[in-house]
Amino acid sequence: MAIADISTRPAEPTAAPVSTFGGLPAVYGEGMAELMEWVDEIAALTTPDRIHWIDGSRAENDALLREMVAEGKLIKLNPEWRPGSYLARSHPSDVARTEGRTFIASEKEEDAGPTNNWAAPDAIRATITPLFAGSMKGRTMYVVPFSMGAVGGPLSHIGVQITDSAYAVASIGIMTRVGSDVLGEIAQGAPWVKTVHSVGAPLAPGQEDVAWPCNDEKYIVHFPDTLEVWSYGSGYGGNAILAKKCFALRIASVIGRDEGWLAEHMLLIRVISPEGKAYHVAAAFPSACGKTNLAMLRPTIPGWRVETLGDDIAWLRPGEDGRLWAINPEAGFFGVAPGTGESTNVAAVETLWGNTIFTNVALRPDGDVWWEGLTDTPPAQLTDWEGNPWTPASGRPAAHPNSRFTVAAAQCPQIAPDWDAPEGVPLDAILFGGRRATNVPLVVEATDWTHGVFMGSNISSERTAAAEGTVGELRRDPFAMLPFCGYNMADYFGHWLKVGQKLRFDRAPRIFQVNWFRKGDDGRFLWPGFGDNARVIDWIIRRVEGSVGAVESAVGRLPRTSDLNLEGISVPEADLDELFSINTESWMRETQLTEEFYQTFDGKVPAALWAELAALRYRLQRV
Ligand code: OXD
Ligand code: MN
Repeated sequence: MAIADISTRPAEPTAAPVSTFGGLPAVYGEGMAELMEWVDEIAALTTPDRIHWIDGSRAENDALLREMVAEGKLIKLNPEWRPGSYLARSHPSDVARTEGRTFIASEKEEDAGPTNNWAAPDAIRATITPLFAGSMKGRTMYVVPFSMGAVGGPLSHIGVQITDSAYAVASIGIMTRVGSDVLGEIAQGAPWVKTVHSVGAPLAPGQEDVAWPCNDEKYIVHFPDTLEVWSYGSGYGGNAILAKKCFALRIASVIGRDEGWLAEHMLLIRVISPEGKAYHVAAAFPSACGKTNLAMLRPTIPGWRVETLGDDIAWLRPGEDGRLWAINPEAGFFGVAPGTGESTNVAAVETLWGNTIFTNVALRPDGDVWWEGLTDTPPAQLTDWEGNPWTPASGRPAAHPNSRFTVAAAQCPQIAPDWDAPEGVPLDAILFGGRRATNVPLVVEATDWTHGVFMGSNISSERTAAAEGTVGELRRDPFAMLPFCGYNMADYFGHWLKVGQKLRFDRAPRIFQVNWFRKGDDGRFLWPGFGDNARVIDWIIRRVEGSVGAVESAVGRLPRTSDLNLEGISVPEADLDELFSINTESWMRETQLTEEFYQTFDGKVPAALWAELAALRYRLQRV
């Protein structure tokens, strides 16, 4: 096979120790030989015109971005408003993660469980290999070595993504730590995960490329037994940045199961009290339920501060001190743009001052970007996410509801100074949330770890635009991990229980359920949300400190409303009552849904969780 340009490929291995040359390690041990062999194998299958080993340098990134602008794949934004920033417009059919085309190809079907699409590994390899055959023809194949977590850190893990999408390369460069020091780790024998991505749009000689190449046929396939990911046909977000959902959640959850830790769909923050004490909180919310907003919270109550550590993924590991330690394995934010504005998340707006790749937002005539919610009043004229003229009278959103920004975490004005400390931070509280118009109180504390795991297993939420499907429909999303758990969720519940047993009872994080989205009968939100969610965090921290009491209820411990700091806002008494009201009948219906859900796991749900369900019913009936 002819590879036209292999000039960026590292030199062949020799016996000497690792050193670097031109940004790449020039000399390699065993690990590097395995990597080169794999790259050759994938190149032989996908037949790219060129291979480019990514070294993670600024010069390389600049060149890639320039090339994409020249090819019409990115629009350079006006540097006066948005320096170093670009807009990508995807194909209208490629706008979200495609959960229906996402597969867990474990050897045994029961290891994928009923919440995943299972495929037999041999059968799905036989299906996708022909799709990858020649799929990179006419294109450049990029080899992107990346680290999740600080390079070489005790909780970090390495992967390599092969991709034919320069957009994916630029995004991975923001979302992870990319480059030659990662190759150095591989050279020295560090384990690494293989991820292969092709947009599935080979180019015939002389054929002109399109702005967003992709294929109608899509496969996002995970092989948990061999720690591989193969993604075909999509260039969008989680389908293409394989380090994120595919590796850091689906594959990492399997590694965590085997090694005794947890890969979670959680934001991570440090909350600093008026007394200057720091607490660490991780929170799991389904996609597009305000996770980034909470990650960048600006408390409305005086004296409190929040430092951001992560907005989407946290890896949690029991420490020798009996505490649960957490890192954010990512290095950037891939956030939902609509709804991010001055009044809802000013820190995010400030983060996006420059050096940002926007996807599927609207373009202003002055070369800046806009999306619904950025400002209260839309500009008079825009180009919408599909490239068509738009005015407020157009009657359709200017930005796609799942349009995104990709930006380095370090740009966040309230990023914790030690956000990428390799050892992470010890957790004081874990929150589970969802978007629930009814039933679920504003905040409720679990009585113990097992009750907290029961709460996590019962998270449900109204569907949002982050994945394909009908927006608004209620879907069960245990631990906000439904689309992201790489193995049987019943085993995952059991794993959570086991991790709890490794923690010291008095040092384990406390678990809470929160719901910012409860509505009154008139359809109005009962709680102001956003910066005022700090009032809930304030109660949570005071519970952790042991300085405030709680009211026992059938569903867990509730605040006394007099203990909530409501200074400066007026939430009517009736709304407060409604925010914490427990309707026995509808909760009994919830328990029925839980029973039906648990039953889908063919007897695998841990007995301790069935016992929690029975105990909840018992308490509800006694009310
Ligand atoms: C995300 C998601 O992109 O959860 O973070 O969909
Ligand atoms: Mn997410």
